[in-house]
Amino acid sequence: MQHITLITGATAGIGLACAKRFAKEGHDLIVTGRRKERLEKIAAEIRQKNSVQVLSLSFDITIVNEVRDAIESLSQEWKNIEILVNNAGLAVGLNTVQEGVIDDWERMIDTNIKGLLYMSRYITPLMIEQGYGHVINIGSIAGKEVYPNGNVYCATKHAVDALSKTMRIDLVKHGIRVTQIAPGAVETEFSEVRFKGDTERAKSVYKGYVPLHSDDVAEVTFYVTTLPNHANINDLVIMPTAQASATVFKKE
Ligand code: NDP
Ligand code: 8X3
Repeated sequence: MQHITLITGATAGIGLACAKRFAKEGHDLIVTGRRKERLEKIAAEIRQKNSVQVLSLSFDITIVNEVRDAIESLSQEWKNIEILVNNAGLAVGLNTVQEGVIDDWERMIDTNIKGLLYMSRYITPLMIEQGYGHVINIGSIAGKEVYPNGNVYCATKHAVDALSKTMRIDLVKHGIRVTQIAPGAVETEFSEVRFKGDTERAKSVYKGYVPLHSDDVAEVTFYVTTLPNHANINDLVIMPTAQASATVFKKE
């Protein structure tokens, strides 16, 4: 095996697009997500279309023992992870703090902050041991600015922004690169999850302008891994041309 890339949240959206993009370039993949059947189907399709090896690991990144067991279960060969794409994440609900749903907050904090940390905690020591690696954290423009009712989601993505900076400091002496990719609006399952299955409301988020496609984000995610070893993109913000900030859009 040559390059091994581990992508969390590869059952949909940006993670799925990244899996396809990295496979096209010949990377062997470890893909993760909770929806086991869907993950296995995706892994089989990628294997069929590319001559790469794909390992699917179904677990919940919010449960530390599941993360630890999944990583510890890897054979020595699969432990040579070169690139970790910390992509799995979600927004749940869109309320003021005073009307917030505490379970929604827990899910966002557990997934976007703690899940990313658990993955990083178990994989970066493997990178240190092998002497190379690249951690790519999928943040958001919600980690660069805030918007009405975005409170906890924005806070979790501001945490990803901070963690990307501090991880870079922690890992610099080991030659491990850390990049944050911060997208604006991307049409994925994100809004369906945020609005708890309200498809109409989810669709309305992307109406009247051309949002980013998950392939656009996959393209820049792959791009940051192609620079020579001495160069690193620390932070990359990508937005639809029709979006100027979290709340300012040019809509038809
Ligand atoms: P999707 O909802 O399409 O995909 C989210 C992925 O995360 C799924 O594969 C899901 O897999 C996985 N996931 C969620 N919770 C868990 C969990 N507890 N354990 C394991 N996997 C989990 O959303 P996107 O592709 O849009 O989101 C990907 C990342 O991009 C997120 O971090 C999001 O915050 C970020 N982002 C999205 C933007 C957008 O506009 N769409 C903009 C900026 C950033 P499964 O359900 O199978 O577990
Ligand atoms: C997703 C982008 O601004 O809709 O991270 O929350 S936003």
